Amino acid sequence: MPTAFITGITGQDGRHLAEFLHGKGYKVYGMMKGQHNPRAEMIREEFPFIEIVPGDLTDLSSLVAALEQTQPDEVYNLGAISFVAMSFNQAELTANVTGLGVLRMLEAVRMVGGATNNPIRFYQASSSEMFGKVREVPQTEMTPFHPRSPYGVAKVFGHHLTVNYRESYGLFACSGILFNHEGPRRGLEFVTRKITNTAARIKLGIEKELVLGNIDAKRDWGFAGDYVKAMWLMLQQREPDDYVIATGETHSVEEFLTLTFDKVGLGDWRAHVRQDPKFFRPAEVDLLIGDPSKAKNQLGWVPEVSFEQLVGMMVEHDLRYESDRLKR
Ligand code: G4F
Repeated sequence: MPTAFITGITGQDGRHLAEFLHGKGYKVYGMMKGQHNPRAEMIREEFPFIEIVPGDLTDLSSLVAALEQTQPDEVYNLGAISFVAMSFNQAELTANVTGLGVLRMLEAVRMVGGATNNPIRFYQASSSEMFGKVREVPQTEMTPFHPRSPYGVAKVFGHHLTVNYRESYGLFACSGILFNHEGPRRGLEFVTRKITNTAARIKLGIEKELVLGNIDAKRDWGFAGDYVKAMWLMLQQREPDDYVIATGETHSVEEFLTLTFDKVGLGDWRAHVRQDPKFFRPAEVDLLIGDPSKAKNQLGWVPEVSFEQLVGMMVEHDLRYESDRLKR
């Protein structure tokens, strides 16, 4: 039975990936930090097949112990401070977890190694935030980086280090440059889920308005369930490499709003939305659009859920979720 070790198991991608790998017959280990982590119960209930292993991206010895204990075939490093807005206020923590955490994970992989005929394969969750103030449109694996947040800077560090460990030590290490990917499991702090969830609450009379920042920003939004498949595909290739994972389409936050309010049946979003400077960022990423040609040609990966289907799926989920909560 192949084994996978996932950091960031409680996040959107960790949960999708665990489900996907379990479906493929993997034994799945999920790393979780802290003492009596309240999310452990949620994971045990939702995914009883995941074996939780203690460990922290800020503590190398815990990562070495976790890999020694689990002896995985594949390591997926999804753990990070992943909220860009928060990274401006907690820049040092972001550098430590999102940046140095990759260094520690790579060191642990190098030290534990795995069987000589079957060395550990490593996936690093890199991000389109690395492109930041974009140098070309669309962005490819060759586009230079210009990060616009402490989060983006930390991800650039992690990406380069992944490439460096591959080149220096021959590690099977891949960096997936994933553009925004969403779904019903997205945290409520991210703009897409904030919009679909608040719109559902307004529709049900629980909330009065939706307060947002910059609605002109454009993103290449795909479905997280499609994207975790690409992570796995990268680790099944003969040679390790880096890939852009994206839909090749871009939409503004305003377009996301229009479609959501339309689907919820609230009409014009302008009647329900207020903008507040506190949700604007010190530096913004105005436009992201990825070119997934390499992933398509080499991995055979294509996104299956369209932008409209994604919004529909999230709206439907949040209407049901919020009305169920009302009944309790
Ligand atoms: O949903 P967001 O917070 O995602 P962002 O910053 O693009 O980052 C996400 O995608 C990255 C991939 O490129 C990941 F690496 C990262 O971990 C994360 O998953 O914001 C999207 C856009 C931004 O331009 C933001 O300024 O929405 C704008 N926005 C406008 N009002 C808002 C809000 N974002 C949030 N979170 N909340 C608002 O009220």
